[in-house]
Amino acid sequence: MNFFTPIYCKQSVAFWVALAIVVGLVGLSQATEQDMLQLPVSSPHLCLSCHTITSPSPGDADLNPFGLDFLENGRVWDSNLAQLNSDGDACLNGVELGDSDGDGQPDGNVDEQSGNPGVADECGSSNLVDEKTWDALKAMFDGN
Ligand SMILES: [Ca+2]
Ligand SMILES: [Ca+2]
Repeated sequence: MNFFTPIYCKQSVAFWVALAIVVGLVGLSQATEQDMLQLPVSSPHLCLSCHTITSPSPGDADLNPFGLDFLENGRVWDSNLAQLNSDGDACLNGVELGDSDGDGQPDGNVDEQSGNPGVADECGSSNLVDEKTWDALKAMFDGN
């Protein structure tokens, strides 16, 4: 039986290395998809909402400023993250992601991001629904 052991071991090492790579790729892809599901609206920026490239991979998955804040927030979308302005442009993360109060439900009939929360971009095209929601939110805080 010892005669076969070296060959078996070589195959085994190659197998486990290959398996680790596959599991790593699948793991990252699942993590990214699960993280994306946390966002109230993920289109059109998709992976670019958090990453610096369109197709992040295990060796190349740098995060943009919003991705870093999302990570620091425990990979959870909530009101704290909604009220930050990760990229420092004119809009809060909640406005850019179409969920001003960060409750996970898109504002009104919003179905697309108004801007990328991780890139300083044109995000001032907020519609009437966004402004109404934001005014209602401010009124809630002013009342307390
Ligand atoms: Ca912003
Ligand atoms: Ca932005």
